Amino acid sequence: MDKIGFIFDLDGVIVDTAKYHYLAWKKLANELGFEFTKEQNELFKGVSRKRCLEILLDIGNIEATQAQFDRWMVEKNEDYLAYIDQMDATEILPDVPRVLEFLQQRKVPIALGSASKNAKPILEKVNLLSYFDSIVDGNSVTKAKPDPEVFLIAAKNLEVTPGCCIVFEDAVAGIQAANSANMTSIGIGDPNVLKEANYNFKDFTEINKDFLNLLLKGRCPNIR
Ligand code: B16
Ligand code: MG
Repeated sequence: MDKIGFIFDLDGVIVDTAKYHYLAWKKLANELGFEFTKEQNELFKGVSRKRCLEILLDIGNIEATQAQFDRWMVEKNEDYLAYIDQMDATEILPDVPRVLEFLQQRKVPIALGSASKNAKPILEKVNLLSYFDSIVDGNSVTKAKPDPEVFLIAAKNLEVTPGCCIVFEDAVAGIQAANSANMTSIGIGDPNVLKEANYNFKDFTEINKDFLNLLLKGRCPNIR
């Protein structure tokens, strides 16, 4: 049987950085003279920084020159990084370390598969970097989720067949990316939103060792 690997998304799975993305985008929107709501921020989850700015400018009905666009990307990221700088291990979502520890003790390879270009400093800040055998983030991909590229690179780096990978994701596009990579997808969040996932959990407190053992004993390629 082939070996099994696990891939974790970052924002919404390991930490809730969406609230900081929101504050930074809202500040930019306000500076440009319009409101940006928490509901609108939902559209930004799992979406690349560039695409987020395009959506934001659509919301504000603002046309930007390339120079303005580039400047606002930098400005938003600088504000976001100021929030990230304050992060520590208390911001890790419940029971994530328990699951990472369980997998690491069993020598299961673990990768990060995130759209964020700030993934590594965030993992360093919350002291989880050492659990990951590979970090695949917004700096390593050319195509955004729902394209499976990010997860396929992670599988390759872990030397695990895609059909032997299990992905934790909180965004619809991420679940679609995992499914089209022929991986087992686990939705973290609202099951009504993440209905295309193979499994759904509210958060990691609902993921017990029996479930993890079941996955680890699964037939692979193609666990599910
Ligand atoms: P950055 P994930 C995503 O993280 C966020 O959900 C999304 O809101 C953000 O725009 C994207 O990362 C890019 O982040 O500006 O740090 O490069 O869920 O893919 O871990
Ligand atoms: Mg996410």
